Amino acid sequence: METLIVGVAGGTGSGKTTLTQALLDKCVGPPSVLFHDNYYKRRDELTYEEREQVNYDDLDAFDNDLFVEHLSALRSSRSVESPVYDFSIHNRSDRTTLVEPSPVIIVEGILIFAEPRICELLDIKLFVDTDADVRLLRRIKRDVVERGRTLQSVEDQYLGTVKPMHELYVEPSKRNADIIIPDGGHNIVAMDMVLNRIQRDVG
Ligand code: UZR
Ligand code: MG
Repeated sequence: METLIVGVAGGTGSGKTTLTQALLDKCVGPPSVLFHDNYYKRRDELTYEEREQVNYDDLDAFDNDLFVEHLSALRSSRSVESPVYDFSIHNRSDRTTLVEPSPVIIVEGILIFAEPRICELLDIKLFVDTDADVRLLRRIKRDVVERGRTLQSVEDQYLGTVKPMHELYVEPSKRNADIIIPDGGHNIVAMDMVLNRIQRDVG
């Protein structure tokens, strides 16, 4: 089976998941999706308070060996049991989710373009580029409503690690992208171009 692997990267709150979801909804024969987020390392040895202090915006926070193994397996038409991460406890959950191979595989994550081993496996690299103020507003809303955080913890995390690591790793990884999409999930022109390309290659 011919596979096309599409990477979707961008800062926190940039609209990566919205773009990924839009691609999922519009592709014929739904693509498989692998979220890099689900491959944050398991940290059972730490308390919640200690896990709050971990720098999650660093490549080392992820189990990249497992991620590369799973992505390679999907490309070779083998299904994988993807881990499922629980943001409300800052730890991997005990659940896994079956991801089946498909002609189109979408890979999403803030730092996927910063890891050469992942970049190598991607056929199309999309970077969702959204202003920092917009991203921060979304982040506050999402972390408080969906991830069970306090406003104070969002502020501490954002200024402590998210912003500096964005500038250090995420923003420079934009150079590795094929296409930079302003305000990703809502950019219909870019969306159509990407869908046309997918259609042409695997349609
Ligand atoms: P998106 N993250 C957590 O807050 N807790 C965790 O246990 C694991 C990750 C955050 C991470 C990053 N940062 O900015 C964000 N911190 O999840 C990535 N600090 O997710 O791309 O959906 O914003
Ligand atoms: Mg997201």
